[in-house]
This record gives sequence, C-alpha cells and structure tokens, in this order.
Amino acid sequence: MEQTLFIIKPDGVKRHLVGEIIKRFENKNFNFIKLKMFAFDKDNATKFYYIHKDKSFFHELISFITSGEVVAAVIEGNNAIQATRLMVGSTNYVEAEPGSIRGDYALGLTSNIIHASDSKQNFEIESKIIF
Ligand code: FUP
Repeated sequence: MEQTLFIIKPDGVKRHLVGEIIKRFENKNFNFIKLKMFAFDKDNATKFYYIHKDKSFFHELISFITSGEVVAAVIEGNNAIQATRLMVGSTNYVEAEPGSIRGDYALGLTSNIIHASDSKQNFEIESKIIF
C-alpha cells in the first residue's frame, strides 16, 4: 500500500467539483486517510511551489492557488502515486485525456482543477506542509 496527496484547487472548489472528484477516488477503492478544507496563505503557497520559484509562471501560480478555499486529501491504495497521476491527467489541459479529471474539467494551464504528488519524496514534503 502506498500513500499520496491530492489538492482540489480553488477552481475545482468554486465549480462544485469536490464531491465528483472525491467520488472518483472512492470508486477506485482508495482509502481516505486525511481530508481538509483550507485556504493557502502566500507563505505556505510559496513553500508548496518552491520548486517553481524561478519559473515565469510562479506569480500567477501563487496568486491562483491563494485565490480561494482548497480541499486536500491523503489517500492510500495500491500504486497510489502513479494511479492518481493517471486519474489527474496531463498538466496541459489541452493534452489531458478525456476521462481524466483535467481532461474532463480543466479550462486552463494554471486553472487545472487538481494537484497530485508526483513522487514519494514530494508526497512527504507536501503532506508535511499541509497536514
Ligand atoms: P503537475 O505536476 O501536472 O501539476 O505540473 P507541474 O508541477 O509541472 O506544474 C505545477 C503547476 O504549475 C501546474 F498545476 C500548472 C502550473 N503551470 C502554469 O501555471 N503555467 C505553466 O506554464 C506551467 C505550469
């Protein structure tokens, strides 16, 4: 069994997709270990996206992720990190496959509905920042 973390971003919460997204992970038989609704402040958001601090889109990303409430979850299941990334879909909404969360709902590169940890190491770092 492996754990991973996902975050339903402010666009997902504002569009009332929380239940729909949680349902997809429950249907896939993941166990929910932790679940919380909160708003990122600028400090936490900067810590969370530290890896992107020198990128051209960093300020847009921080401004977006702090723009409203988010819902974060730690889930557990077989191959959780890879399975979750597949369910989330490609970063670029134009390339995200139909049937994936971003493929079905994302409307932009920054407004892409959901984040999911991409490795065990990043799961550890990200879950410590949030929980
Ligand atoms: P992902 O792991 O799929 O969430 O994507 P990345 O870690 O590569 O990017 C982090 C976030 O930055 C993504 F959610 C989308 C955002 N982003 C932009 O806003 N603009 C870009 O040009 C690239 C990524």
